[in-house]
Amino acid sequence: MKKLSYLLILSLSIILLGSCSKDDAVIEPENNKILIAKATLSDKGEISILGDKELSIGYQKVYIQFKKNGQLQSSGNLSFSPIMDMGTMTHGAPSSVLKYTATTKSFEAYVVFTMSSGESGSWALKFQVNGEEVSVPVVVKAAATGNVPVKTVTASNGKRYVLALVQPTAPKTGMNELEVMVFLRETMFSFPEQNGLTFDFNPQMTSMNHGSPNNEAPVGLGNGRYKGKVNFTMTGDWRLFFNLKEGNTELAKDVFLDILF
Ligand SMILES: [Cu+2]
Repeated sequence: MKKLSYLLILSLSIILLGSCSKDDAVIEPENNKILIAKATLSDKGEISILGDKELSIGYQKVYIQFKKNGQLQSSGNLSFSPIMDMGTMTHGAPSSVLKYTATTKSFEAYVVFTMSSGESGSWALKFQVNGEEVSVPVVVKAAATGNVPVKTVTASNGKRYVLALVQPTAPKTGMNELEVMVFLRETMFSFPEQNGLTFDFNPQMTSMNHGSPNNEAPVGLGNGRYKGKVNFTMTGDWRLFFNLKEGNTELAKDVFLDILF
């Protein structure tokens, strides 16, 4: 009898837990994405900006859901660009074109936010949806303490480049996949992906003044992406040093991104 009541309580608590987590779950959007911002369009249209998490400085994926009369659309003429209004001037940021992806029922793209929102300015994503223009304000948080996920550098050729960390997003002790992207800052609003660069790569743990073995310098994959490996032999404050080269020309030396975990 005692056993039976125990089982009853156990099953009851499972039901309660189950219903609780269901209520807490983010119902819209699907696939564990969170809603970042929403805007209405004419003819009962609507666009929602979804993310894996809240937007913060650096490389971010965005998932745009486009609804017409409450119905999710899988096609349409959609484009967007990130704009930061800094009062006396505006500028853009590296981003990709929107591409419909069936698994997330959304038009996916990335943005590399080069600054966080705050006193110096505010961000918006400016959309063109079937000829209609809508600007959606978004908040871009600062990086977590000890992290530098993006850097703009002036190279030896006088050009400005943006280096952004894509991976690891969840660093762990041991070997991690490393992925960075490089963009040329052609104008304040044009940031083409840069291919054909080579890297020297060297991670250092700043506070303990040591590096790690068996790292692999990132190698170009196209679309401005470069992949390698980083070995974090322990948790702590890691500084990832990169030398950027184009052929035999060293574009920039000791450019660093920081990861603290
Ligand atoms: Cu700015």
